Amino acid sequence: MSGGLSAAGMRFGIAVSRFNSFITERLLAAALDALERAGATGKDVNVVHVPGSFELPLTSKILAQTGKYDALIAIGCVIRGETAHYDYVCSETSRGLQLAQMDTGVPVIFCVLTVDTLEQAIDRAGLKSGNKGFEAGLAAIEMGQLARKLRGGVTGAGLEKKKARRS
Ligand code: INI
Repeated sequence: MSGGLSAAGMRFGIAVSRFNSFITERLLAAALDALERAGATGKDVNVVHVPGSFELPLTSKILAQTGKYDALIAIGCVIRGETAHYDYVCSETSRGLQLAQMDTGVPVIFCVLTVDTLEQAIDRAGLKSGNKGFEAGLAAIEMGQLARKLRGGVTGAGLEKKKARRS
């Protein structure tokens, strides 16, 4: 069993960091391109801006809990500096995003670049190494579809309603 790559009829949320926006806006554009080319319409994709990558986990969890989305994409870019700040932001962002999807059952695609230099970030946002935003868009479609199939056709929204009825 696997998820297909048609986004028609699916809903997506994208949380995107303003920190290093030169990079994150390029990742966002590519993610939107992937979703739209696969059949998602503008009204089915909500984009939320947050200050930095560290804010992506909570935002993703809140979006997932609304029950409106088949899958989410978290977009950020952390560039290593002279301090340990980089390590804290990277580890807490990745840990928090994993927790958000595990706690809610809604796929959260990890599109956070963790790099040593700006040049490496540019390479991954449309230059030598393609654009990780486009890959994230495809991963969101596949995981959104797969999650629906594994739940027996229940969308993210249906999942939240079931939970509410049980509590
Ligand atoms: N946030 C990023 O998304 N990328 C970075 O490279 C970065 N650095 O280097 O500091 C960064 N810091 C901000 C952080 O994500 C939070 O927004 C901030 O600490 C407020 O909670």
